[in-house]
Amino acid sequence: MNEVHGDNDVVITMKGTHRGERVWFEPKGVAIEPGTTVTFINRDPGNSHTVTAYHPEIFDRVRRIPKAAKPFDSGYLLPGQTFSLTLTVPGVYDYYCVPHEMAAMVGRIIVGSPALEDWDESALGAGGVRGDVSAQFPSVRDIFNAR
Ligand SMILES: [Cu+2]
Repeated sequence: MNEVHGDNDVVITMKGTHRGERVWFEPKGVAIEPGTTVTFINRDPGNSHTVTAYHPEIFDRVRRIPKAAKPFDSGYLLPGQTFSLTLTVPGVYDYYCVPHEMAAMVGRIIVGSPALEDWDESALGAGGVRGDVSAQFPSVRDIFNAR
């Protein structure tokens, strides 16, 4: 299998306002090719954050990543720390920050496209997230349009 590095790699930043009133992933939605490495970096000087997949094996959450994908959890990242993830299974991945999910610190990664044979978008109908938090996930269409 080819490993993709360099130009194709993607960075998602964890951010917060000075006094912590607002925290977020930036960008909140990204589309990548299968095999791309995504690196998260905590650029919020005032908070620790996590990158955590919605998955029954992690805090018993409803699965919102492809069925064949391996669940992930960065643990707490201190300011300046990073976490990298290589995603190969095509589909829709939703993730959250453990301490800040209810503050809508969530994100969505799309791997590949619906044209792929093993595309899995079960995250879209999965539920398991409070309504106002669920509304924070960008639509698949918006993510593709922003590319
Ligand atoms: Cu957080």
